[in-house]
Amino acid sequence: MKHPPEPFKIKVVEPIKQTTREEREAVIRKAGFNLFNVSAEDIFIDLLTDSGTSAMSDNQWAGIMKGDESYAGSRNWFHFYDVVRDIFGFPEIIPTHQGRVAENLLFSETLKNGGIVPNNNHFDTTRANIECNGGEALDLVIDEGKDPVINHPFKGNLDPTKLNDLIEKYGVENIPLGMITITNNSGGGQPVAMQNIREISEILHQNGIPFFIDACRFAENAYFIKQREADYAEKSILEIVQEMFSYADGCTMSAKKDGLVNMGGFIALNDSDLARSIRENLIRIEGFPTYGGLSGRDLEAIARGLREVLDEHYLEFRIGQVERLAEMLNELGVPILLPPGGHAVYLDARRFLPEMSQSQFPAQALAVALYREGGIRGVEIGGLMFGKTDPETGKEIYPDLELVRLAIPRRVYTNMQMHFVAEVIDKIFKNRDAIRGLKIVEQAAVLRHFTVRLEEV
Ligand code: P70
Repeated sequence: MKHPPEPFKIKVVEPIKQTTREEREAVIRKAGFNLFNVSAEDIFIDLLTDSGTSAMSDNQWAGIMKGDESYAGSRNWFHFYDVVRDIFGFPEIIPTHQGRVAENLLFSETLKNGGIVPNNNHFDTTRANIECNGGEALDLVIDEGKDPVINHPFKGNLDPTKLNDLIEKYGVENIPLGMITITNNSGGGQPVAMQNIREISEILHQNGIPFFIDACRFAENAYFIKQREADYAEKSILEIVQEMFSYADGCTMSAKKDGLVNMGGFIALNDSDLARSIRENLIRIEGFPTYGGLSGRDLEAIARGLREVLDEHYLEFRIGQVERLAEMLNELGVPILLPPGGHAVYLDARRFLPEMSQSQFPAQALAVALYREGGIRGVEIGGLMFGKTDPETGKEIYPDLELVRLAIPRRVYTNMQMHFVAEVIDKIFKNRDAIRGLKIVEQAAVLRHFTVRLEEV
C-alpha cells in the first residue's frame, strides 16, 4: 500500500479549538502578523515544527512512571545508555537537555583554535554554535539539493568534489571536524545516501579529520535509504542505522525529533579524551553525566522512543503521510518543493505569489493567509528569517527561496486533518490575488523572525 493508514489507535485525545474567521483576524493583528506571537490555544493545526511535538506511546508513558530520579546512576540512565550504544554504536554517551546544547559542548571543545566546519547544510543552531565558538560553518550540499523541483533520490548529499576542494584550499589543519545532517533539514528534509555517508567519511578520514553526524532525523533517513538505495531493500532499519553511524566518529542528537519525545538530546562518540573534556563542561552547565539536564523519566522515554522509531510500519506511515500531503497539493497545482522530504512539506511562495515583490515578504504573507483561512500555523523560511541589511549599502539582501514549511509532528495528526490542510491551501491558492504583502514595523538586530512585528501594505 502506497500510503498506509495510521499503525496505532488513539487512547487519549486533546481537544483543539475551532475559531471563527473574525477571532483569527483579531488574533493575527494583535500578534503583529507574526505567528510566533500567537498562543498555541488559538491554533487549529500546528505545523510550526516537528521538534518536541511528538505524541508519546502508552509504552513511553508507562516508562515515565518507571522514572528513577536518583541524582547519580539512575536505572533509566543505564537503559538509555544501552539503547543508544546498541543503535548508534558509540561507547561514550553524554545526555543533554536538547540538541543545541550537544552542539555547543562539541564545538566549544573542538573549535578552541577556530576553524572551518563543512556540512551538507548546517542547521541554524549548529551554525550559531560554530560561529559563537569562533569557527566558520560552510554548506557543501550537491547542486541538485538547491533546486526546488529537480528530482533526485538523495538531495541531501554532501558534494565530495566540493569537500576535496575545501580541504585543498584551507588545509586539514584548519578543518577540526566535518559533519553531515540527516535528513538535511535546512535543505528541505532531504535524505543522504549511505554511499554518500561512506564516501564523505573516507575523504575526511584519509585527511585525518573526524566525522560527526547531526542525527536528529536518523530513522527517517534510514527509511529513505531502504526505499531508494540499491542493496538496502532487504536490510532492517536497525541494520541500516548501525551501518550509517559505523562510518562516523560521533553524533549530536536532538531526541525531540526521531527520539519521539518532547525534550532531550545527547552526544555520542568514540574519542574518550574528547568525551572527558566535554563531561567537565557538562557538569558545569547541564548536570551530572548520568542525567545531563534530563530527569530519569525523560531518559526512559527517550530509550523507549528510540526503539519505537525503528519500527518499519511506523516509518512507512510517517513518510507516507508527509508524501500524501505533498501529492495532494501537487495534484491541485500548488507549487511545493519536490520531492517532499521526511518531516515537512514546503510551499514555494515565489511561485505561489509571483506578482509579489520579495520586499513584501511573500512567504510570511502566505503563512498569515494559512492562519486566517484555516487556523493553520506553518513557519516562514524566507526573507524574514534569512534576509539581512547590507551594512555597506543599507540595502536588503534576500535569500533565493521564499518558503512556508509545514512540519508534521509525529503521530499527532490524522490523515483527515491533513486533508483539511490541503483543502485550506487549495482555497487560498484559488484566491491568491487577495493576499496582501507585509512590511516590518519593529525588528530585533538578530534572529528577527521570532519577535518581528509587521503590518499589511
Ligand atoms: C526544527 C527545529 C532543530 C534542530 C535541527 C537540526 C537538524 C539541530 C537542531 C536543534 C527548530 C525549530 C525551527 C523553527 C521553529 C521551531 C523549532 N530543529 N539540528 O523545527 O535541536 O531544538 O533540540 O536544540 O533540525 O527544525 P534542539
